[in-house]
Amino acid sequence: MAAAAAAVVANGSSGDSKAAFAEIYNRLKEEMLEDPAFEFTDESLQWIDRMLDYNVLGGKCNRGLSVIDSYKMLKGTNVLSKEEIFLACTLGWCIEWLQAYFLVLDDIMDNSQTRRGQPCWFRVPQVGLIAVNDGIILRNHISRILQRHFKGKPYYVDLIDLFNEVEFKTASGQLLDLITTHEGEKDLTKYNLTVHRRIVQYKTAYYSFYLPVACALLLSGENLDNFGDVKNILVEMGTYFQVQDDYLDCYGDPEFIGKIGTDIEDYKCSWLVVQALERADENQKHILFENYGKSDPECIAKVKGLYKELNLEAVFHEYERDSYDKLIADIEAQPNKAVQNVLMSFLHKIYKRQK
Ligand code: DMA
Ligand code: MG
Ligand code: MG
Ligand code: MG
Repeated sequence: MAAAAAAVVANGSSGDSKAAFAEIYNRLKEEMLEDPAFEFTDESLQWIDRMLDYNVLGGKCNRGLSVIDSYKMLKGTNVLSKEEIFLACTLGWCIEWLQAYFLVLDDIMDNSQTRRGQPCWFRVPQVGLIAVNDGIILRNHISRILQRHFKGKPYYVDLIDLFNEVEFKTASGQLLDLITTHEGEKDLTKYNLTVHRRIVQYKTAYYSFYLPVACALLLSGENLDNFGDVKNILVEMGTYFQVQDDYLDCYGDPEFIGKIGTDIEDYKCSWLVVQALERADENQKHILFENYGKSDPECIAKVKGLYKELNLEAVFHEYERDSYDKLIADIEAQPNKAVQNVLMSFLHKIYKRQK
């Protein structure tokens, strides 16, 4: 492994990329506030300014930072031109904008209370369902940023196609997540690992894992058709990441993860309920059927009690180890060293994460 790449793998995002990344947000925001296609009023200017800071900032920025980190590893150097840094960070911010767009709408649909340690955007007084239109604005900003900074690049069309494709996959995953939950009578017997896997691959893995690396590959002049294996590994990693999210929904500390779990009351096809169903005897299944999907705190406590009885924490830790081992084996089988570094760095950012 090249020394420079090793340093990045060992430390996660280098401090340099973090500082460069943060700085570029302000420039992109200013451009959105000066967009000549719209005659802003003082009120609309203030609204967008506040809406962007509230929803685009405040996360871990793992997805966004991964673009520049991956790009450095693919090039095998930490030394990039100003232009390269700007383009990589801009694509990273487009992913953060995409994430903000999905989260604003996800929180409405999941009836959530908090996100990133503050009330969900639609819960803010005077926002309410204006949040739906803010989601659409966030999505439109991505196209406008891409047009402004990438139109004319040889990979511009591929970039647009990529964002469209990934958005479609994510929205379709959200659809599955939502209709599995609400379709017809509440019926836990249709929840199983196959159903769960399909939901999480689509709703989370493509945009969170494949997209940042695909952006870095396009920036490096690569053809995405040649990276099918890499895509599969990233989708596997994304699946593991969403299982962690399902686990943290129940076992994470809301203070620390910045959000209060809603999966039990929302009747979600969560990894935990699927594991519980696989292990429960008739009696325990009865408890689940009676209490899952109700917002009464007593019902939630009964479900959590059953998870404890079935030792799901240990089941999760075993799953976590197995997934890690499998991913490591797949990554090591990758012929390209630079690609290996990119994948390893991603995996180490999320392995045993607490938030
Ligand atoms: C997240 O699913 C998927 C998208 C596309 C936002 P989720 O509802 O489990 O996410 P969270 O737990 O962050 O609300
Ligand atoms: Mg949610
Ligand atoms: Mg959701
Ligand atoms: Mg969740």
